[in-house]
Amino acid sequence: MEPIFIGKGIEYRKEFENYVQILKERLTEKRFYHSLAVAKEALRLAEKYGCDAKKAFLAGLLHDICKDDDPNLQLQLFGEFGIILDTVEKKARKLWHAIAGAAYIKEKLLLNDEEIISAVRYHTTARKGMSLLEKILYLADFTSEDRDYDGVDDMRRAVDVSLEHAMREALIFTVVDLTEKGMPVHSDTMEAYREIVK
Ligand code: DGI
Ligand code: FE
Ligand code: FE
Repeated sequence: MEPIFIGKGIEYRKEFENYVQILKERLTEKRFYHSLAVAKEALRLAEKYGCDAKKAFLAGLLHDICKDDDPNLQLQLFGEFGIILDTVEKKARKLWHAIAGAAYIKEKLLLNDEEIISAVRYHTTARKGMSLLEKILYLADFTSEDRDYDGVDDMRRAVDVSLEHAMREALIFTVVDLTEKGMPVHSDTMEAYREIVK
């Protein structure tokens, strides 16, 4: 089950076929499909909101590249590249794949694009002062065609109103959801929330 690409989607998929192959080897089928769907949605949002469409597509493709890795492998990568986790990160393993993913595409895939690397780095927590590309990836991860959580239709409407409106909705959704589940909210998420939800 793969998303149907049209127009630039087809071109970019061909251009990035080497990355697509790496993803296919590293990810489960479901996560692979999710990655292609996020790439497609990020491309759509980039064209709508005047961001570099190719960078958005590639950030979408790669954003979860370490998501299916064994936690020990992720820890090994942190050791290898001198990455120190803070208190919340140590406890919240779900945050590791974003930190690991950014290091992996920089250090292992040798992708030399700091904008894409930081979009991957902050795609899970968000942060204050996000770039256009960072916001597009963060939101594409919420609204890609494979998503089916309660409230996804509202998020899809929000993302077509404006990025600011959608960021607000997404951050409220995340902070409420984590709090209800009794999970610690990362300081990057709280700072993004305070900046945007006023
Ligand atoms: O990787 P995906 O599933 O596509 O999506 P994601 O990278 O946005 O990861 C979502 C998960 O990350 C979800 O289970 C909640 C968790 N998460 C996001 N922000 C925080 C968080 N967990 C904690 N503890 N604190 C956060 O601030
Ligand atoms: Fe993720
Ligand atoms: Fe994702």
